[in-house]
Amino acid sequence: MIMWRGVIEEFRKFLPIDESTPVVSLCEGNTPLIPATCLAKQLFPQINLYLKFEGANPTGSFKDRGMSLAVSKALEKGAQALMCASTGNTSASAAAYGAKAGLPVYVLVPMGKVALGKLAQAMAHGATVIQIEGNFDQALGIVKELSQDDSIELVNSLNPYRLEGQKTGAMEVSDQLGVAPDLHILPVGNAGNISAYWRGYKEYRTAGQIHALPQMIGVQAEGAAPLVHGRVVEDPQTIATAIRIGNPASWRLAVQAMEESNGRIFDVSDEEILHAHALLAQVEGVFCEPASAASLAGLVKLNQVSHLPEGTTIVCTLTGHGLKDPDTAMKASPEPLTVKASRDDVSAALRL
Ligand code: AN7
Repeated sequence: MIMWRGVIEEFRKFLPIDESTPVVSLCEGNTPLIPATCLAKQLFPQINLYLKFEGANPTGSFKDRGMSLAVSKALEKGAQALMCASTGNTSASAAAYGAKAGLPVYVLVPMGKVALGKLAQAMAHGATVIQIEGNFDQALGIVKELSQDDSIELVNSLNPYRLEGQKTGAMEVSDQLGVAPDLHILPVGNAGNISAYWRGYKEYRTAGQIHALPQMIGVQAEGAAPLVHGRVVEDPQTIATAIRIGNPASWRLAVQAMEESNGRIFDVSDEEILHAHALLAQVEGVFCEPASAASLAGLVKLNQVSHLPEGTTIVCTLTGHGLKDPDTAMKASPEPLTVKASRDDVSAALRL
């Protein structure tokens, strides 16, 4: 068997690196494209639905693709430290790749609004975690200022190498399907990933790997939907803390992706997100984090408001693993039963 070598080696010719770039990789990428046959049967029998499960990356989210490249380039230029603001996943990924690169990592997160698993990751990897009494947008403003110093590398998606690495997600989907899907649906927070996927599809078409391009569909949470409303949201709120962002860094690129692809952006409520989260876990057997479920929630809504023709191929990117946010999963479920350790008590508790 030939080992998967991570996105830099596998997509080398599409990335801005050369032989002298030190490659920092955790063998990210090569995530499953799961045919969502059960969900499709139940909800959209006319659609070929696939889930690009980015939760299967080494730190459990799509951020690893971009982080591999950003951290490799930081080492190449001699950076002494990495820094980011994060709703959680970027910090977990930066912490892991920083550890691998031997660089200290500083992360700023909004206090009380980062899912437990993500915070645990950043801490386990030895990053310096600073919680601010504010939101992600404020944290990003601060790290932008602090990283003016050349020795500290900003690894948020303002760092151009992040999007370069993340575009490999679209290339993998194309390789896995053999074509581009008709529609590609993603949750949108800072708007980097949807921009990166669009770039990936376009570059793959230029290279002759695919011939058609998908329509890009972005989904935001109702209380954090600046792109939908066309204005900054000062106090974004959503249960999907990963996308609790009011002033996306890649705003312009995301709008461009939507316009060029004849796609669209819309929002879904927290209730719709949680419903999709449960459907994915309970009907399809795929456990993603709440923000990721926004993509399926978006598809449910799209299917209600527009006609999706027979045979349409749709990919939903599930951006992060469900284990990232155990609290939300626990709150959405009934308490486990507790009974005495006897056959009869257990038997009585079974609802067969
Ligand atoms: C699971 O970690 O912004 O639109 O700081 O963690 O590219 O920002 C996370 C974003 C979707 C949105 N799903 O992607 C961060 C951060 C999950 C995420 C998004 C995020 P972008």
